[in-house]
Amino acid sequence: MKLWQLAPLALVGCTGNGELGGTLACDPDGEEERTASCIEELSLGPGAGFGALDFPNVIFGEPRGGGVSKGSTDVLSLGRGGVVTVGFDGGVISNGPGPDFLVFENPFAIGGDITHPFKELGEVSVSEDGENWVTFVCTQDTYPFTGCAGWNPVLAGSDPTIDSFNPDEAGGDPFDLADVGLESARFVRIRDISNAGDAGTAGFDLDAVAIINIAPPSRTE
Ligand SMILES: [Ca+2]
Ligand SMILES: [Ca+2]
Repeated sequence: MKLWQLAPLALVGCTGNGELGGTLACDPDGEEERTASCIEELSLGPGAGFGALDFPNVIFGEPRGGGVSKGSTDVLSLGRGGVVTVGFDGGVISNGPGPDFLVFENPFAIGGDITHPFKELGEVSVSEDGENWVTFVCTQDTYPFTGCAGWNPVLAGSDPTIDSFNPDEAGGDPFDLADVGLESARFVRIRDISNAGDAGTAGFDLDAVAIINIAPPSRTE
């Protein structure tokens, strides 16, 4: 049993400064998970709050997208400048063909125009060891917002036939480890760079993170 299953509420906001008051450490020897299943870091920014009562489950598992024109409410709002780092028990992201993992926020196309999304962008970094990080270059000023998270509507979850792990149909924001020169990654860190939003729902709203190309954990440690 994991710590968060014992006392999830006690872990959120209990330090009074937005820091995670405990650790939901990842278990490389655990059962293989293709969606985020552990938390290495949570630092909520001003205006966070939405989803906190359902944390961490609200960001675990597959996305619950609402389709092109509707954003998911199964999300954790990070607040302005907030940061979350997730990991995956029993597996790592591996650099295979094309994108290797997907980040799901809750953007939607305003007026059905996919080039004009309502968005709160996040910057994404990855790490193999939790100490050394590389960050995807995020084009945050103009569409397409390549390299950022939080701008492609989430289709997975809106229709049961959609595969959350297929980048051609799931929606969400794709990331390729080749773009940052890594062959594998154990952790994904998302930092709100929108610095925007209403109190309670400010900043990047994380629904889920899914591995497309997965490999067993390295045993070299
Ligand atoms: Ca790749
Ligand atoms: Ca979710």
